[in-house]
Amino acid sequence: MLRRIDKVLLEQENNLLKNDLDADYAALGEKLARSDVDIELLTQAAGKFQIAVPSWGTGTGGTRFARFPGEGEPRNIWEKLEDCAVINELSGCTDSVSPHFPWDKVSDFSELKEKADAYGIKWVSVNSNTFQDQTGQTASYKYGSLSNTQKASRELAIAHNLDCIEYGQKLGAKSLTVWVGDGSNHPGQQHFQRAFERYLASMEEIYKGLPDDWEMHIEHKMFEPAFYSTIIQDWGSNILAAMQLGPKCKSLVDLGHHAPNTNIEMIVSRLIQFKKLGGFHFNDSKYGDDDLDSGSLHPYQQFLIFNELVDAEYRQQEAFGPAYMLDQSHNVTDPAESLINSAIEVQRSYVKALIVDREKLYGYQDENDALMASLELKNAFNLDVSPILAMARLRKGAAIDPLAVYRKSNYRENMAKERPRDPNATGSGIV
Ligand code: AOS
Ligand code: ZN
Ligand code: ZN
Repeated sequence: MLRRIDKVLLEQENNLLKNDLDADYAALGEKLARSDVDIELLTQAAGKFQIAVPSWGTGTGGTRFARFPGEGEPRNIWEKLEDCAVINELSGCTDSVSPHFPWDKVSDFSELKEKADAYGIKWVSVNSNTFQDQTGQTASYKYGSLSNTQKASRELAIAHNLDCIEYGQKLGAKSLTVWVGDGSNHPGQQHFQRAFERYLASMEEIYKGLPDDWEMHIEHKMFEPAFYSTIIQDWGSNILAAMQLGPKCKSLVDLGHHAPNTNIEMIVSRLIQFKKLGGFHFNDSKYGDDDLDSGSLHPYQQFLIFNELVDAEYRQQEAFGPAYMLDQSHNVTDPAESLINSAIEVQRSYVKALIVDREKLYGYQDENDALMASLELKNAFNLDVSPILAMARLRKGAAIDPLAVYRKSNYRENMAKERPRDPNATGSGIV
């Protein structure tokens, strides 16, 4: 397999840490065994856990005020793929990439697929972009795309989504994620019902173009770029649209797209119950959207979400298989470092949720023993499962300490020489 990080360096670094890891792993194994938990099963599960990297996350994000790109950041999808390969080589849990069109459009998709195959990377959910106008576009998205009052804009947005499906098929993806910036900025600007009807009619056209083995995932977001109302404002509008469109359409939960204090784990439970949970965009937030890295502020919330997911797995819930992906804006960190760390933080929540004794928890719930029920969760959350995650990485040939190896490899410094920055690429927003 094609590699970006020197194998000798990786092995040297792992050898330095291996004895300590073995000792920590053995100690944790003993502790877990006292509660009848087999550490080996947890390590195997951690090894199987994978989360996709968003192609656009490999570059520095930004706000509407400014963007401060770092040296050596990728300038196109080929270079984004290189960074994704690095992230996977070190973390061992990000073997897929989600592309965004038209940003990641290439003339030869088979070449792009071959390159990804060589790195052992798969392409997953394709994302359409109808939230900005492209140069020379025949109709504008200024007043919306799929819900625009103007037929020409709606038709353009539908055609673009159908193109995305075609590109995705060439890459081997199996789903389309639709997030639109449609909405309004003034009370009265938009007729809520008519706008939603137009959105649904457009989405029906896209749904018709879905291959049999594909799904379509709708992302809700309460604000931005529209600040008074958005067309898919919340999970309610989301599931209504998904139910209206059909079984191949499901809801996607982006953690940052909710009002502060929203009980996201309960939303996840509802979507699971009605077979409408399509997937996730993981991130964290204090105020809004995908401002912060996954698990950096609300690790317990992330754990509680995984508690619902693992519960569904445990109950063998029908039609359950959400797609996991990161979606965060890295403003002040090296995006590759943030993505490595965040992927591991999500994996950490998953492994901790596996430690919960489900039968015990159901018992406490049935007996209305609120405190013991909550402690069953809290005790699992409080355990440090780092040795399990590190062992899973080591066994897969990834790094015990991914960030240390990344920094020692001088990857970004080397890329700064190979990828001179475009002097115009200093604008605001995500690119
Ligand atoms: C936008 O806020 C959504 O989170 C999208 O999923 C994604 O971040 C966007 O499509 C990338 O620009
Ligand atoms: Zn998102
Ligand atoms: Zn977002």
